[in-house]
Amino acid sequence: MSIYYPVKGNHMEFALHSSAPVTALGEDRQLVLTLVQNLKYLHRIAKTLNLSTRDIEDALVQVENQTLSVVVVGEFKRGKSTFINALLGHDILPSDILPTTATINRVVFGSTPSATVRFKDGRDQSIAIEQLANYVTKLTSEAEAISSRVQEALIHYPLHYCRNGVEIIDTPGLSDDESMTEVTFSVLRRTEVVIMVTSAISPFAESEGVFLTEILLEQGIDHILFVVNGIDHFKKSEDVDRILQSITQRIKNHIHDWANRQFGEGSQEYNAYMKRMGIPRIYGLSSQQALQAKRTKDSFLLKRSRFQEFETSLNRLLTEERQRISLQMSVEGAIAAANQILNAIKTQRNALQLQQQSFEKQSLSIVESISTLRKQSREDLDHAVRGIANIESEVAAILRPLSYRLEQAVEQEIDNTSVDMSSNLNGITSHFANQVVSALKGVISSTESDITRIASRETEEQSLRLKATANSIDQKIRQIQDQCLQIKIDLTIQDSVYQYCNNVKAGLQRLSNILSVDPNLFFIQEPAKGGYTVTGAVIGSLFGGFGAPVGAAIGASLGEQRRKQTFKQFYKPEVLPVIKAQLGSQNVNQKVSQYIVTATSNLKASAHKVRQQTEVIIGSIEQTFATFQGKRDVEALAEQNRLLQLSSEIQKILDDTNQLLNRLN
Ligand SMILES: Nc1nc2c(ncn2[C@@H]2O[C@H](COP(=O)(O)OP(=O)(O)O)[C@@H](O)[C@H]2O)c(=O)[nH]1
Ligand SMILES: [Mg+2]
Repeated sequence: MSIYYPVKGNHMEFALHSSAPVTALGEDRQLVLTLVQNLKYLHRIAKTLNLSTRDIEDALVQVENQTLSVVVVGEFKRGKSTFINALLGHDILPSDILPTTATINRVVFGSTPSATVRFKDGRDQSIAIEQLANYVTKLTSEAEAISSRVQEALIHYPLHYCRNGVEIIDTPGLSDDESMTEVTFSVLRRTEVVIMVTSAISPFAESEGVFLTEILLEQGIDHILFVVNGIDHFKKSEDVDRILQSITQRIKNHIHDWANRQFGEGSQEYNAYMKRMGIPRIYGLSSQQALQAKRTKDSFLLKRSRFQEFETSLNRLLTEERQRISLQMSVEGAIAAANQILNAIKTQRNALQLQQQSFEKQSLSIVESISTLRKQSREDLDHAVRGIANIESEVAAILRPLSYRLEQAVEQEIDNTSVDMSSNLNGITSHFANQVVSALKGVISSTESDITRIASRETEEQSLRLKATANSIDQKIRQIQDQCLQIKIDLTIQDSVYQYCNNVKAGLQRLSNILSVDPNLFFIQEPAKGGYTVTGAVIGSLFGGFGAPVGAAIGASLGEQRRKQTFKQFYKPEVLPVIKAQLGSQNVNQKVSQYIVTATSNLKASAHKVRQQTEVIIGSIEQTFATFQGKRDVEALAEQNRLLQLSSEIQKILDDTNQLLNRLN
């Protein structure tokens, strides 16, 4: 007979069980208190980091209530339900030759037997214990329909193992169907002690090995009791022992291979793990015989069932090892939580660093954008202002030859006009005067239209250019704002440069108002006696108040006929100086410039305002951005420091808790 008893580490060193000396217990209480404090701290931190707190909550419940779940697992038809019934000494849980158990059945302590069914919708229903089969099995189609709505059944039973918060959980078979397997997994998450039921007649299949390693060991479940059920199938005791030996070897191999894969053979972790697991506890027994023996009080059959050996071991686990296991679970929960938090902090710190790097990169690009905008807008606006100034020089270019053109026109007109000898001198004078005036008007009007055309074309063009420039500045400002928004900096500016471009078109008044030509110009009056004068008074009205006589008598001593013949000869030299003098005294260029200045003044004012406002806006963007940037840098640094600090606090808890775990193992 080879039943293996656990050879565990020296747990007297950290004795939590009831037989511990009072002083040690006091010391342990302190440790439990510290553990609770640490768990609560981890809980708070996990919450602030948006991590799942379920495991920590479980660990807290575990350490505070000291409950312990013993979960019975195994493939279907291995005899799990029968095995629990054998523990209970009664046929309580339904068992059958067909896959039976469909739900989680929890057995907890109760002085009188009773059962409650909890439905998936949260409803509880008390039922007679004999009715259980109708709620938790798939034996009939009606039962299957009901059990599909059942979350779990709670069975209160006066089972001494279950005193002090121990619950024994029956699970549906594994590999039975997927949802059943899922149900089993859900309870495994919160357990530390597992009884894995296998069968003596189909000894430890490959799938059971996978379940053992990939599920149980993977979940960190250290306390596994292996039950090899149905030894009554063998008549000879030697056969049973041989089967058990073979199964023991298989289980050992599975554990060894898994730890090997997990930690690397011979590694420190591997050795620590194998030491912690100890020799697998494997019990060959017959649940069926045990149940029958208990019911019929057949001590001989009970002995044959080898059930009591298992019970002795379970009893020890649930009394002596119980508190240690429970505490161990909480400590492991704390370690897992601390590690998870450390990882999360690490991730956050990395993310923060990346974020900061990208922030710096983007900041740099924003700073560059701002300085490019400043440079570009200055250039563009200078260009626009130069364009406006150009209007004046273009007009000046037209005006510069004006005097010359006027003189030329007068001279040409006089040359081309012939003296009508049939007319009297008065008539001739009047005719010449009209001709000269209309020649002057012609030049003035063509100059006027040149100037007007250029001025209006240019102001139009420059105003469009200014608007386009202002628009593009506004657009670039918006781009910078967008860039800032990407790094969550709000640079909202109500101002726009464009709005300062309004009203840039001035109404051009007619140039001829300034350069008005009087029709009485160049009229030569006959004095009262004999002589003729060119009256400058009229010419004065061309460019302003000029009233002096233009010249003296033209050939006063000559006869009428002779005077007519020599008219042009005298007339021309008399008239030209008058025009020259007039142009000189009137300072036409300056007047026209003034006129252009007026015409472009709005445009210039707009350009000036745009330039000024652009500087103001860019300056304010720059400053706001710098302020934000500085603030962000400080915040990022503070956050890094906070995470670092937090990380070292959690690390300390982790170290302490790891130490505690070592003492427990
Ligand atoms: N011979 C024998 N049959 C058993 C033993 N334990 C359970 N059975 C039978 O195996 C079948 C399945 O048992 P059950 O407890 O429902 O298995 P479960 O599906 O793992 O819960 C039932 O017919 C039981 O009577 C045992 O120790 N020996
Ligand atoms: Mg069952």
